[in-house]
Amino acid sequence: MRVLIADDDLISRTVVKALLSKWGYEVLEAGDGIQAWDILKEKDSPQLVLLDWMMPGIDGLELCRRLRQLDNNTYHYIILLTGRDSKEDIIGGLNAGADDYITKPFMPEELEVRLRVGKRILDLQQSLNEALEIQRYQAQHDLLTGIFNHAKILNILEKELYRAKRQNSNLAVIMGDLDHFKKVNDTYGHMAGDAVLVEVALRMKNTIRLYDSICRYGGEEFLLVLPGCSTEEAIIIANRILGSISQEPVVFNSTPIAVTISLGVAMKAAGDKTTAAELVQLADAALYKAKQNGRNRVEQ
Ligand code: GH3
Ligand code: MG
Ligand code: MG
Ligand code: MG
Repeated sequence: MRVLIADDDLISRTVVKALLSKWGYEVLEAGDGIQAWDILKEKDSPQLVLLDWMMPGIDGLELCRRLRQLDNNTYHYIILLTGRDSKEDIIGGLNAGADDYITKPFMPEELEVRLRVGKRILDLQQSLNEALEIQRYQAQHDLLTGIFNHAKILNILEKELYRAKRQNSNLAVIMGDLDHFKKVNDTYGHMAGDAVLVEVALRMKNTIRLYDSICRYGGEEFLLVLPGCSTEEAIIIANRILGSISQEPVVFNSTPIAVTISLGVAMKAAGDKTTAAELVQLADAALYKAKQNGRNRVEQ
């Protein structure tokens, strides 16, 4: 773990540095408040901070205030290490945003345990952040295939519709549904069915453009959002998807499984007032037509 010591007193800094190194911390030093701020405002700055109060340039309290206003997702655990030892000073220091306060001269053991308290808080914060990140990922992705989920694509569609309106551009959507997928499960088992879904999602993803979005809309249904696409362009993309899926069987446990997909295309032309729900419904109707007309095909 990295620690920043900011102190204008070289001797004091050297003593603290020697102790921290002995306890296994990686130490960065700042000889005044300005140097300290230059280090701390960076994104990958040390999160454990030992601040002297009285320093030229920016003092320790002002650094506390600035760090608390800094909004870069990194929590800094600040310990004021200062000769100012009145109750009022301690209250003032904590009020300015410090997490802890140690008065000089200090006992090395005390500094050591207080740093450990700080590290405990930072570790806790780190695991909370990781949990949040996982939760955010799961809220937006389908866990089987790794592509976006239903909720996320509707969110993307709303945003893209808004953008298309502002830029007066087209927007196409494609709804796809695997053909006779129930039969795949019945013939090869549910695990094979899952493997097919994963492979189909991958093939579709490899077929679309960088700024297109794809999601698993439901069981074996997929929805694609294609910004700037006319119906003709969307039909070309849909046919490319169809080819990528039907061309080669999906191999599961050495068994080739033939898969086909039906796709429906719908578009909001520049200037149209079509809503997200209407667009999805149009694509769904086109998909129904593709099923009616024999499957393994694209309709609009
Ligand atoms: P159609 O060509 O008319 O679309 O026929 P279909 O059999 O694909 O359609 P149907 O809606 O009758 O069946 C869909 C099947 O998809 C039934 C369901 O068990 C299967 N399915 C849905 N989600 C999953 C999944 O996550 N894993 C697996 N293995 N199967 C799934
Ligand atoms: Mg000082
Ligand atoms: Mg189906
Ligand atoms: Mg279906």
